[in-house]
Amino acid sequence: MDSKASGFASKLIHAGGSPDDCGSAVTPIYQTSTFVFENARQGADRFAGKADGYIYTRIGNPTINALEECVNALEGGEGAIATSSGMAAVTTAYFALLQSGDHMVSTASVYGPSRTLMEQHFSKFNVQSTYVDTSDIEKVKRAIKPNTRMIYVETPANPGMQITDLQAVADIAHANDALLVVDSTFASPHLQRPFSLGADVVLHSVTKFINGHADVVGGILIAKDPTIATRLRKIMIVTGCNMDPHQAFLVHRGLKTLSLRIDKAQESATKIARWLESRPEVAWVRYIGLESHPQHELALRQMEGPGAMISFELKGGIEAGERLMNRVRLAMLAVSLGGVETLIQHPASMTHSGFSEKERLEADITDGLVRYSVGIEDVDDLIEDLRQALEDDPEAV
Ligand code: LCS
Repeated sequence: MDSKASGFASKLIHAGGSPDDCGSAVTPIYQTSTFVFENARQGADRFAGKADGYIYTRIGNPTINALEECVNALEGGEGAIATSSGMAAVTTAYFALLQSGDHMVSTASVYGPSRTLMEQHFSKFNVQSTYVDTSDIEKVKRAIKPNTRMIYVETPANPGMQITDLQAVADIAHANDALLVVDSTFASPHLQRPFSLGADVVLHSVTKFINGHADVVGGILIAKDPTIATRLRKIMIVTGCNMDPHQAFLVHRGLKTLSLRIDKAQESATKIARWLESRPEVAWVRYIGLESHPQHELALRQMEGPGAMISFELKGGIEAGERLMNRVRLAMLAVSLGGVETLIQHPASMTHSGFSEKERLEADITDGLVRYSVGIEDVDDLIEDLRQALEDDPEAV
């Protein structure tokens, strides 16, 4: 990276990858499964770690490494590992950092499969877990056990938008010989840098804001300590959770406009959230940028902006929510988030349908909650879309 690339936007464009022998300005797609050694000694030295160089794409590839270096620079880490999906990043983190007999404390409203993976699958290897509202620090303290080795926090949380005080949970983790892992997907490195608040590992589903174009599934882990980065990479390699070069190229391409996309989307989200709050049909709106958000002040302290995700509930509950989702014409009815296109979905029956009713209530996911991911369309068109969907005569359906 050019040493002049010290600002965030400069790192977005210049960190990761350097011109190859042809002088290409962008790291090309090294679409190869394997790399040819000059001789047997070189191959042996690379396997033994005595010589740098590529071996096999599951282990490392220049296109993937360019993306890893860029995200590592954005987060201020000491090593990044790209993975085939966000869930592959979660799997890699659990596998690499927990042992049989360990206990993990986590956010009750994490992305559904992150909880299912732990409670239904890692529990088979005698890893225990406790899910609490991590935005309540006393609850985190009470959940700690002598064998707690990880606090795994998602902030902002999906879809309830609860904010966890990262500095406070980092202090609890470190006082108890545990690591703090932060799923920062909803914020992206543009809005939140957990290492500056004490996190040990940061995780993203790059499917969302980092790629930003709803055309790739992927994940990434970043570690503050190089030895933890090595542990994560070893597990990524043996589990085959690697990203592929074409995927990495697309994500790196999308990443360059991260700041522009999020700044635009959050400006629109702020207007839309205020507009929703003023509507008689709306029971409540949960948006970090609104003063009504319970952790508005904390969010402003630990994040650089409120982001593009809004959750809300209509007074008519689930029926009114379904009607709205069926009537929007510009927003697309689809799961996922963080792309240039606005998406709307229903967590209780879609992303978090794997949760029991008790788990959903613990996570504040009411039956009528609607999640809205703001894209970069014209904000007036988005508001008009919501207005016509809210106001149309139900008899006309
Ligand atoms: N972490 C968070 C916070 C997520 O929102 C997701 C996916 C993941 C991890 C997993 O990433 P993936 O494997 O899908 O790349 N969230 C989704 C959502 O809210 N709707 O669809 C997927």
